[in-house]
Amino acid sequence: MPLIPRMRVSPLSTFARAALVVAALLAGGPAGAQTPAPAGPPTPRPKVLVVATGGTIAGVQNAPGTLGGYRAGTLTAEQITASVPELARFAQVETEQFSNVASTLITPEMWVQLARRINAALAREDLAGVVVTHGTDRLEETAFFLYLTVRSAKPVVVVGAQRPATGISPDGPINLLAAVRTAASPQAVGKGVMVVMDDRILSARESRKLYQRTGGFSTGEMGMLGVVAGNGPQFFFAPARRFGPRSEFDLAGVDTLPRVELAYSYPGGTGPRFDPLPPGVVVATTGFTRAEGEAYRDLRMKGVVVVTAFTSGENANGGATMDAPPLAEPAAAGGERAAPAPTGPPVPPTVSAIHLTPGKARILLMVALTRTKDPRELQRIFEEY
Ligand code: DAS
Repeated sequence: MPLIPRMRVSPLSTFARAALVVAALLAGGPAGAQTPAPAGPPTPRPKVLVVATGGTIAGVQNAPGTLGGYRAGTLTAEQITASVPELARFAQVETEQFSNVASTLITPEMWVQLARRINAALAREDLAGVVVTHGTDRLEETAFFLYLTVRSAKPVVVVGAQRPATGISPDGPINLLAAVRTAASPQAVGKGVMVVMDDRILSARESRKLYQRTGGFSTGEMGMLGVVAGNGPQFFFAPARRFGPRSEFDLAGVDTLPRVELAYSYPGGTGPRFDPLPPGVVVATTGFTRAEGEAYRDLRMKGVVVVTAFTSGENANGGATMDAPPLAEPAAAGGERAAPAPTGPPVPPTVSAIHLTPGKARILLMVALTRTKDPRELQRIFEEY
């Protein structure tokens, strides 16, 4: 089934011709009178590897061209790239099928395999960058994991779509084109793993699926790295934290990540109960109730690492450090004061996620626990990444 319907080319209307003239002028040259480019050897197009994992970008409907439901993860990597012939203008595209599933089926074990595969591919001298096609439901998690564990400076771009490939006005093709152009761009080197959708270039550290519609990926108040304009990717900012070649996380010998639970704090909350205890828990909170404070103190005494992340991810006490533990007793951020700590062995401090969403703090803790369980060392990691 051809994905791109053939269109009848009609003679340009006056309006269309005028629009082309304006576009040409904006691009910097008089329409119809361009100076021919100086002859020279053709510049080879950069090689970009598209690794497909599934998602709506590979989704096919039972009734194409409708608003009807679809099966995510149906088209292959080959079919997705073949549906955008324009890709060939900007890159020599290679494809690889990593999986073909809805992203709710992506597991932490798959993150590890994917990072390993991308690290190996980027070691190839002839490869400029990698694009990962992915379902949007879990896109931000996979992208952040890759941000922490892909140790190359070459660009890795994660891309998805909110409308299936066979739907009305699918966003997958234009998103894929923007992603490949970004991965092929020398400007994108050293910017870490990025999410490129809806013409925006977002850092994987900050990107979030805020809405289930086109334009739904955002970095909130943290802003964009750049945009993909008509003439290609344009960067305005670069991430300042640790990632890529400066990352300390080498998962060479790691197949399974430590289990980290997510919990939520709320009025009247009494804290979670785990059996068996996990090595770590991230709690989304703006401040603990007294009972929660006691429950988390108890968990810390039993050796569970407790990380507090501001519920919105926007700000957990700014730059809280271990010298001023964020939600240790007495509770900060407006929380109730916990009961005075009983005398006895010191209670290990909580760790502050500082400025990560609870979901992303969980991923950083999973990765960090492969190296240390020391809360002070973990706090250092949360301050650097
Ligand atoms: N089906 C969902 C997924 O695979 C949604 C999507 O891709 O937008 O994540």
